[in-house]
Amino acid sequence: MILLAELREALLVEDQLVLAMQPAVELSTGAPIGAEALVRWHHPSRGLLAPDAFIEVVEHSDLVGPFSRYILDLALRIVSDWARGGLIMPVAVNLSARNLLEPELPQMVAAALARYGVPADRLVLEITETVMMDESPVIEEVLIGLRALGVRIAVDDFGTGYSSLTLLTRFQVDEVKVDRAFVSQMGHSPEAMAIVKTTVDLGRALGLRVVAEGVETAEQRATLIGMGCTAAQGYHFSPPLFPDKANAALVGLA
Ligand code: G
Ligand code: G
Ligand code: MN
Ligand code: NA
Repeated sequence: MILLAELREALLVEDQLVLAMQPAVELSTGAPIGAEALVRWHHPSRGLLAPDAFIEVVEHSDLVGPFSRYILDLALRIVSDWARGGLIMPVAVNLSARNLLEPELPQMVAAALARYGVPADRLVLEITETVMMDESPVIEEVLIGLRALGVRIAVDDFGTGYSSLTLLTRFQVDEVKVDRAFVSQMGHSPEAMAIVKTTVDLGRALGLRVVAEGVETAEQRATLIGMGCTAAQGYHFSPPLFPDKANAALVGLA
């Protein structure tokens, strides 16, 4: 069991929570178009933990706000370091559903951007589609506030939430990330193929960037290009990498 007290401690000391960066690329060329920040925890006694070992604990605690603030700071620090080294690359940060229920979120994000001198268009915030199914008017307000800053919004794990496609028109979002479960099944399941194709078409019709997640093979890449999908993430291009390696990969892939 991960103790809340240990997480509280991790937010107070340096270098326990770290970010792995996974490049997102343009499908046709493989050129990087950004990177997703994926948190890892160097736990003092358990070693390196992936998010599924602790994110739920965070999300059910009073740490959900402080945690996201901390991750946002880490991500923006990396982006500002990149810019100082001549690498202009946006970062995508995952938010918890509960973060969107916080009316102060846009102000918090604006302050973080200012602190690191990062322009708003270099930040993408990933939300899950189930967030959009929530009835709370606060969520709509918060999303409008974030977009007014110039931050981009991506809908993560798209296709898994049983949401209606019209949610994409009701909420102003910029990007849709097709869940890797569908991408990995494209070769075996006509249904998965249809879901990916429909999402790509819908994205194009609505002027949204569609990012296919979990691309592992050249065949999946070719299939996606054939569908008119333009962007992807996945082991075929690069796994999540810690910043020193991510740096080299982002420059190298470019
Ligand atoms: O590689 P991976 O094990 O990193 O990520 C597993 C899941 O954890 C993904 O669904 C991802 O969205 C989520 N995740 C990764 N980093 C963060 C984070 O900083 N905050 C939140 N809320 N979720 C994250
Ligand atoms: O839900 P979200 O997209 O935020 O989660 C990203 C998760 O997917 C992370 O756990 C990341 O390590 C993982 N991931 C990234 N690329 C691939 C891939 O090509 N294959 C698989 N199986 N997982 C991947
Ligand atoms: Mn994500
Ligand atoms: Na996903």
